[in-house]
Amino acid sequence: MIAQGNDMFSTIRAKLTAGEPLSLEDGVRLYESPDIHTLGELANIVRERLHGRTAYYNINRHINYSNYCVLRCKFCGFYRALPKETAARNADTIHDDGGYELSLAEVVRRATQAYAGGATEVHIVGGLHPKLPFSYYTDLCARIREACPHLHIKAFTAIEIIHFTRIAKPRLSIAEVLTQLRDAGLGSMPGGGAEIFDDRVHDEAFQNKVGEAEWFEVHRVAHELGIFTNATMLYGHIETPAERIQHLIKLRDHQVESLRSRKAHFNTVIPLSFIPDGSAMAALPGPGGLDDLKTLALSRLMCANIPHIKAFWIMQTPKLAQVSLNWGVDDIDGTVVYYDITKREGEGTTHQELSVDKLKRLIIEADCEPVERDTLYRKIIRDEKTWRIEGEPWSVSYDAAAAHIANNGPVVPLTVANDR
Ligand code: V47
Repeated sequence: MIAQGNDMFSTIRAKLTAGEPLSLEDGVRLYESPDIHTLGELANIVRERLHGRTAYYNINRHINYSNYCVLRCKFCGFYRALPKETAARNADTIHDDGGYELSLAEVVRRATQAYAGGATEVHIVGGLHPKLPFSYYTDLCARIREACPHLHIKAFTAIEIIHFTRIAKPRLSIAEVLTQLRDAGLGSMPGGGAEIFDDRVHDEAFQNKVGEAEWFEVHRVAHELGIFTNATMLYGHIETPAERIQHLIKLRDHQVESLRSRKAHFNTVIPLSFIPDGSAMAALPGPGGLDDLKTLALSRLMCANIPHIKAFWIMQTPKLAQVSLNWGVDDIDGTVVYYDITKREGEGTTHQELSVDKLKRLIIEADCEPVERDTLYRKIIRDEKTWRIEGEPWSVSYDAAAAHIANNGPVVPLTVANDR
């Protein structure tokens, strides 16, 4: 048994050293092995080949513009149905059922506040809103671009992009939607909405959502247009280990083509640990820490051609994200500040934030060297008053007092509706 394990590890080590991709069987056997130490050591071969001991973080702000959604995905505790009597639903108001949508002015206010406090990125996603017109999304980018010239706008999952092709009047192609958004200020796309690329899991957990083919099509077109994107995997619900590994292989295969023939590619894989609270699958336990660690390490091992693996501390927790820095992970994301999509342990607050000091401490304690990055992994050079991207001629002034406000909320004074 042990000899068999050793054989397996040495075969895989030889493949990694030769730069050969691991097979589905390799991935499943690694997942099934109880030897997480050797798994971590193998994942670190790839991590250190690419990044040495560097670990990245960024100063960012998530903005979830609305939770109204036409879909009813079973894993999601974020969405709300927009009731028929929509006249009562004002923007910037939180209703009894938890539904809300932000006005453009509020989105821009939040972005501006983050920018004034030194953020380099806004990450903007929301539900598939049944009513907002496509112009809301182009205006959102244009107004942030105008107010915050160097703030990188990473926005809209592939699922939202498909939704925009359908709501635009007249309908637009994926390339037209992406081009209009980019012209308005979009910088790159996050990796959400991928879930698990498998028909069985799709039909059981997120049936009416566009599937794998459309998700990849959006990323293919983005890469052809030179728009960098990320890729996620939502694990720890009803999928099998083999389905997880297959998902990662599909990302890797897509990346082979993007690296060969397109202007951009995937920057980062973000394995998202399923948080059952508030979803229709709340009876499931969700993944434990060992499962998180194995999945992060396997993402590094299976997707050696995708530069970065991110542990999103909101989902894996800061402590496990820290441990994972020695299990293949090289990025622990950012300050975040507000995050509405999941709330761990039913804490009931969307204020979820790590200060720069805490992010750096997590990294240093893991024996790594913290490097602040922009969205595209360029190094940020910062002093108390300005930041700039290494190699760029411009710099941005920020205000430490504004950083304090941005980092110490509450900054979301949504009106509470009186629905009854
Ligand atoms: O698309 C929804 C997932 C995603 C749950 O690209 C859930 O840098 C866990 O994509 N438990 C949004 N996950 C988050 C996302 C992301 C996050 C951080 C960085 C980046 C990036 C992307 O969250 C959704 C969905 O797949 N999700 N519900 C849940 N209950």
